[in-house]
Amino acid sequence: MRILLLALAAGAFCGWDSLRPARAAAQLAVPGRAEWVDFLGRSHPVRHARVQLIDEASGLQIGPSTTTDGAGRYELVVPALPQPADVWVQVQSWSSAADLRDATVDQPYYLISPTLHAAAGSVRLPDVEVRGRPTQYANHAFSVLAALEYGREYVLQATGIEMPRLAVNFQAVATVYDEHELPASASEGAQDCRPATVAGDPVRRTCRLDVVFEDRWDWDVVLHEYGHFVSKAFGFDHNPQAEHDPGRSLAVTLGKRLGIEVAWAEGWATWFAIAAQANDAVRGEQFPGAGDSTYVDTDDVRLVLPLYSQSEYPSRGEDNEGTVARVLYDLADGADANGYDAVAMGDREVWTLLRQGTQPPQTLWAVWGRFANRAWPERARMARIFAEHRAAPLLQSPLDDESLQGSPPLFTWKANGGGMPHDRFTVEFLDPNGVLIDSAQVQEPSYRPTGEVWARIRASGSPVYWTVEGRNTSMPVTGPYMGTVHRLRQ
Ligand SMILES: [Ca+2]
Ligand SMILES: [Ca+2]
Ligand SMILES: [Ca+2]
Ligand SMILES: [Zn+2]
Repeated sequence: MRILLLALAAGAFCGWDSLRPARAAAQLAVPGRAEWVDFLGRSHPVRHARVQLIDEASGLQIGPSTTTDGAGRYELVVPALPQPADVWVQVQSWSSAADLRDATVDQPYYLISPTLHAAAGSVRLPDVEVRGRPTQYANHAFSVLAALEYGREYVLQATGIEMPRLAVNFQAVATVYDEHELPASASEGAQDCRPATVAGDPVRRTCRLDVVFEDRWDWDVVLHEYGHFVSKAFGFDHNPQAEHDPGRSLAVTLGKRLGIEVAWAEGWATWFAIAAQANDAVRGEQFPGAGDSTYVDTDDVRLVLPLYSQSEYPSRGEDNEGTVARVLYDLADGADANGYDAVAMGDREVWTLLRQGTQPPQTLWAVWGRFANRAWPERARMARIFAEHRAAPLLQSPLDDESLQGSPPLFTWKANGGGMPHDRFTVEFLDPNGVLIDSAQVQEPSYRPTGEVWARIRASGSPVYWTVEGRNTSMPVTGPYMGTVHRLRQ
């Protein structure tokens, strides 16, 4: 009884103190920064990757993991050590974007800090840098991981959708993205390629990206492959696979259907690779070749495909991956003061365009179809891009704004289309409100109106314009694509 009274008295004496929560167990903070190093020796942050504290003597992890932030900074907080210990910090190639593994041992790569000595009960260690070396395989893995992380962030920014973490094998024998149907017995928790928020393909799949050593510095290539992962997740293609390169008209080498599907899937992935890097964060890294408008593969393959120009691999039409990549690029990027591109949709609007409706586009033709209901002056702005890249007819004569008198002139145009060019055309005469007169369908890229039609055109009180709609009748039929537009001066 006496003891209890004393205890109560003591409690009363320091009553305010006893209301505080129990004091937290002692903790040790280990702050620092993680970096990989490029082939020029320049440092880059390891972003959003897993960080662990390792006990040197046992090799075991101490306390919970943490994650680096967007600048590569981390702060591990673990229970304070009861005994002095030598420890190091380990950063793994396991991030929000990817579980990137060493193909030979099926384990993540890791970078480690120098050994640190932690005194018993110490609460904070000095900042420690975890840094790769240019010749170290693990360091190369973090270049690949960096590209993938930008891919994931781009999708999130453009769509609000978080991609699932992708399984990646680095130092595989080929760079290839592949997916397989998940067995029906697979649990909900099984790794699935598709974000649950994306409607469409109900088949659940498991997926993996293999990357060869020779692509370690090729962010364009890594993000092209990540683009295949994203494209399939959103239903923009159903995994058409065939030999391809941007110098080819794929309808000729693969047949029309597979040709236009492969051109779309490959061109889309290339556009994705470039679009995912068109931001200040990537450009701020000053990593060679990153954040520009040219797709480049180095080392194992020498490929340079500019999207802003046609200086290499000129665009060839709807069955050409260069055309697909450049059309998407021109739709999304700013407007050019000169030339064909007066469109500046921005990436978000392009994504919205691709995602609207229940059937995502799986060819360039399907993308053109998304503009079909717009008023013709707006369609005409889009059509100039499709014509510049040879998917849509390009008007030749009469020239834009050419003065016309007397007898009906001969109207001519470049058919374009692709390796299988457009083979049916309709000439349309337009006033600002819509179509005045359609010609009968013609099979040659030229047309001379009858005297009667020409008289009706000349009698119109409004400014008159003309364009040509082109289609290719090989199966599956594609078109009509609207061509460029010229004004007739009277
Ligand atoms: Ca390469
Ligand atoms: Ca590039
Ligand atoms: Ca543009
Ligand atoms: Zn590809």
